[in-house]
Amino acid sequence: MSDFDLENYLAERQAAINAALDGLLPEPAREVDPGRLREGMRYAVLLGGKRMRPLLTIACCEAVGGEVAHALPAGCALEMIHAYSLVHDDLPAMDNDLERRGQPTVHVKFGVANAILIGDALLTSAFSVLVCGAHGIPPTSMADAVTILAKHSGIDGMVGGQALDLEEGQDIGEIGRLEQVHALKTGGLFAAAGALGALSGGARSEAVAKLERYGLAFGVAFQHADDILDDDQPALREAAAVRIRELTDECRELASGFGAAARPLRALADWIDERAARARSGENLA
Ligand code: GRG
Repeated sequence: MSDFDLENYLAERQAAINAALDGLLPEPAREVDPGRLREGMRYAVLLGGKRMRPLLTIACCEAVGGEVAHALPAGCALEMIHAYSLVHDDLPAMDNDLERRGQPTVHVKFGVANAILIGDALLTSAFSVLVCGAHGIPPTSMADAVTILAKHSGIDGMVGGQALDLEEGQDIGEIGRLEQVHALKTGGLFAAAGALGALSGGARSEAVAKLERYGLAFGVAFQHADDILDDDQPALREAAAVRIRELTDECRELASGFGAAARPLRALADWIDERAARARSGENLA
């Protein structure tokens, strides 16, 4: 086990992410707010959340020699897309959830039609946040960055994974098929975090591809651990535990190519293992 202080590392960066999101989201008090969309966007993003996707964006940026500020535009764009996906996932036509993060879901508080628009507005704003950040991804890499973000959040990523999940239902009896869903639905945004973090730090294509792969493996392991925690897919619990270890080993191996600057990436892989082990022992980590 490393002596790296992950808790402190994450807390410092979460504070930077929350401040950046607060500044990037529209301020309803200063503008007219038809449909309370601006208020709803703030509600959907600012009321809690671990900020895992921007944290990974920052850790990948730092692994290639970049700074926290370089990764904030891409990280905040990813958090806004993550928040939109949760708003839409909670809708009556999808999971019909009434609470998220201990608060009423967006459609409960703002109405279903407004919740759809709040999600749409977060998705579209995310792209301008990515492109307009003064300290973010260099202009020469921006077309690649937009393509990566669109791919992993759209039909070949999170949206495609959600469709596959809806089609497969709860009866996926095989770990490989379950992992196809996880790779798209959850892994997509984490893969984008890896690649965009690397681009934010000025990395070349080989490092971008490695950190995209790190993000994908991390995201799938994160989702397997979440399944164990929530007791989803109980029949696949042991197979998922085996896969978590294989995926986190791959993460550590990929991170080792980036030397000391990738200590947070190694510690994050260890954190997934610990989270899975504690979930398997029945500890409530929610
Ligand atoms: C509706 C287009 C569309 C996509 C929905 C993200 C998603 C896809 C559905 C949410 C349900 C779910 C269990 C998704 C898997 C991804 C996941 C683990 C989401 C929760 O992410 P955390 O743990 O949440 O990072 P916080 O609250 O910490 O931000």
